[in-house]
Amino acid sequence: MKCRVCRGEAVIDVRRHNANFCVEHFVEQCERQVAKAIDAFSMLAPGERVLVAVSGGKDSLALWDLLIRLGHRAEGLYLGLGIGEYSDVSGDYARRFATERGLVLHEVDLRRDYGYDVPTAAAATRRVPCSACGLSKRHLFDEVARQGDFDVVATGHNLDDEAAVLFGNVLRWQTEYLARQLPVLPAGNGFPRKVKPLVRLSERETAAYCVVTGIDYQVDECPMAEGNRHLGYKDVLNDLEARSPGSKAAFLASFFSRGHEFFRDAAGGEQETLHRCAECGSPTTGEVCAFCALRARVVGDTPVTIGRKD
Ligand code: Q46
Ligand code: ZN
Ligand code: ZN
Repeated sequence: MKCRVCRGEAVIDVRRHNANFCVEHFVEQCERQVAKAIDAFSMLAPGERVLVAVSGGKDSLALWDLLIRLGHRAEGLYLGLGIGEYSDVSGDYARRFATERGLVLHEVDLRRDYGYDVPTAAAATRRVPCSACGLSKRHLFDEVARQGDFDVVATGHNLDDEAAVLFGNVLRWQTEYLARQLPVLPAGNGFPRKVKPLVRLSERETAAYCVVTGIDYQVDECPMAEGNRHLGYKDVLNDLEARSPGSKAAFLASFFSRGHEFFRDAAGGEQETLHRCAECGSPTTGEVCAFCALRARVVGDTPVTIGRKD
């Protein structure tokens, strides 16, 4: 297997590009894909301060590393979700990554700082854990970005993640969601811009990027992910990809270039009047925001613990 660029020994094949790469040129290829995504969707302007949502997994650490390589001013935010050993280990990876590279990592711990954690919130709300977890993450990324004067929040959603979400939205023709499914969400109403610079890299590529650049990451998946429909969609798309390499990327890329415009007007939610949450001051349509409403339900409940897997 020879590298497409230098004809040296290749370490990875990227079937959808019909190409193999050596370490050096694979890293270059990843940089190029991220730079292209940033450019195509005007995600970041030079000099802007970026807050990277860091989970300790391969995608978010690869994203942080790539943004730094590309010369962006990126600091990390790690949220302690209280998901047992998984969270403890994830936090260690995030901290080690930052320390070794002299980067700034901000930390918020749900239990320490807000009096609850994801397993306890899931029990209190009787919904899938990802629901309370996602709500908490969105709120706290916004909050920390606002307080720290960041211009933009970057998340490590990759090509597989976004294709799976798109598949789910198409399956039910959720036109409102399709209208908002771009890898950049502009700032507005007191919320910072949100960007997903890894949309042109697959899960396999971000994992390979970490391996070849020596990034240690949390390999285990979140133990509370069961019930997350997107995992099933990923399996379906992976089957399709195995039969027809490139179809996953084509599905997503052609939605962005040709499909999305037909849903633009379905965004709905005509600029409702926002005011400040009575509890935390963040923009909301209700008396209190969804995050504070969640806290009101769960703070004080007996903590639910997640056992060790073995
Ligand atoms: S951490 Fe939270 Fe994810 Fe775990 S509970 Fe669901 S949303 S799966 S990225
Ligand atoms: Zn090469
Ligand atoms: Zn609030």
